[in-house]
Amino acid sequence: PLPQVLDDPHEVEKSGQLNVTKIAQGGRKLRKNWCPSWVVLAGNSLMFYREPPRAAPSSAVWGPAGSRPESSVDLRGAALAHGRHLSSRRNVLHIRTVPGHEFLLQSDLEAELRAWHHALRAVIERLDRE
Ligand code: I3S
Repeated sequence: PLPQVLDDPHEVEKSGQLNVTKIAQGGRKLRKNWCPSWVVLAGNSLMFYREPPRAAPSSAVWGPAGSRPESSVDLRGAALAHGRHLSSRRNVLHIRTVPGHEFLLQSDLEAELRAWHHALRAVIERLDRE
């Protein structure tokens, strides 16, 4: 069954735990600060929550009940690439949004990072066609 998405017409494409660091804000380079984050891909947005949902996964794909994401980015026109040249960590993805916000996403689980790569690429390509 599809996840129940209460207030939003967009289906959740993927959600899960990743290590995340922002590396640029509006084109300006930032100092890395890797943190575990609950990441949700839905609609045209990638959302970052401090904590994973506590309730049943099927009803809490958005993150902790009632909470707003800590941050969120618009994926329209975003660029997605391997991040291996930007980190010594393994399994790293690099996302750059149109306003010049850049993030690295990382998982020790290679299959999990690959699944995120495919899901993000599919969403970005769909948005490119819209
Ligand atoms: O790309 P960098 O600057 O080599 O990234 C490393 C540093 O940001 C380091 O922090 P400080 O320079 O503030 O001590 C982090 O602890 C590392 O995790 C960063 O490198 P990795 O390769 O983990 O992305």
